[in-house]
Amino acid sequence: MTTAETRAGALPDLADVPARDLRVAVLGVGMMGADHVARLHSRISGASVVAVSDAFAEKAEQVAAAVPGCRVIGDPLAAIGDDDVDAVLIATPGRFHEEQVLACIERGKPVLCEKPLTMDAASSLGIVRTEEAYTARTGRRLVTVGFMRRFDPEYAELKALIDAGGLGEPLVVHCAHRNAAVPPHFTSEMMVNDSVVHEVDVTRFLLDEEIAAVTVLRPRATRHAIAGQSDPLLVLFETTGGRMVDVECFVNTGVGYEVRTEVIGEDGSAMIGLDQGLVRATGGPAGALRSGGIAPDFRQRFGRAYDIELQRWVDAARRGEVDGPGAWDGYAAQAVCAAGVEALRSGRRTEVRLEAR
Ligand code: ISE
Repeated sequence: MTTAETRAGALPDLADVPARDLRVAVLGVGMMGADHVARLHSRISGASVVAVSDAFAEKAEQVAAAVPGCRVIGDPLAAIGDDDVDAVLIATPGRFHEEQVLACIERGKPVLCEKPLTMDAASSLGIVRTEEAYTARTGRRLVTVGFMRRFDPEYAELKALIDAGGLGEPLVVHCAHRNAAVPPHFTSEMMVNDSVVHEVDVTRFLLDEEIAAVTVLRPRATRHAIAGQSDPLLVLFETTGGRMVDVECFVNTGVGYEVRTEVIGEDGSAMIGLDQGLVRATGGPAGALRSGGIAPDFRQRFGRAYDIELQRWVDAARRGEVDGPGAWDGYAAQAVCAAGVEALRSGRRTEVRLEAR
């Protein structure tokens, strides 16, 4: 198939992909992208990293050198358009995502884009609509957004428990999202956009409804906070079904990576993130607790989740499908974060503006 045919929206030539490895280009090989290259190369079956691209040529060369058959393609758009690339993993800085995801859709290539999908809700909605048009022509979807917590075995167990009615109707969710430390440029707005965004997705995933309003409170700040940063933040989500979710986001604890989620239902509660598996409390006798270690950062805590996420992405791409959070989830997260940033600035409860699906 020619590039022109692919551009016109015809199905790209994925017919023989199940018989051979999915040839993946990884765009952006900083910490996360390099981690994904290593993962695809060593732990994921059915995929080969055939190209990497990065603004820092030396870094790209270094990462490519560790993977036999992997080329460096300087221009990320050229990597997306390359005939020997079947699918694309985007781990570049967020401001490049819109152009790169749109180029993947134009070429009919499955794409896994690390969050954020784009830098604002309007451009994320643009991606939703562009993919919808592609789907109307071809019957296929292409975009997966890297909300890895959905693939974490503890979150998956919690979700299954809720869906099976094991807690009765969920009413309230308590979340803690703590980082040991963040770089000096990490502002309070970034705490909402980069950190709390995960709880936005977790809320939508676990409760299966949208977030309707956000309130952000600023408790007394830690003396370790970066100048101008309000750390910790307390964030409250109200869902369309009247449930409430509170998030303590604290990014300079000096301790480690602590991500806890506790769901309180009409018939019991369940908690994950104590580094000891799901802990469930019901009317009956509770099991004894054992203490676990604390992961230093998200690469350890969610290492297994990233492995599962990538394996499922590769398997789905080879079938011509999407299996995981999609463009709509990326857009909804951006819309909630926009309301969150507004709420942070104004100190007021802010309603989320979400288009009809
Ligand atoms: C980072 O971007 C992540 O995605 C991590 O999961 C999160 O814990 C951290 O706060 C963010 O900066």
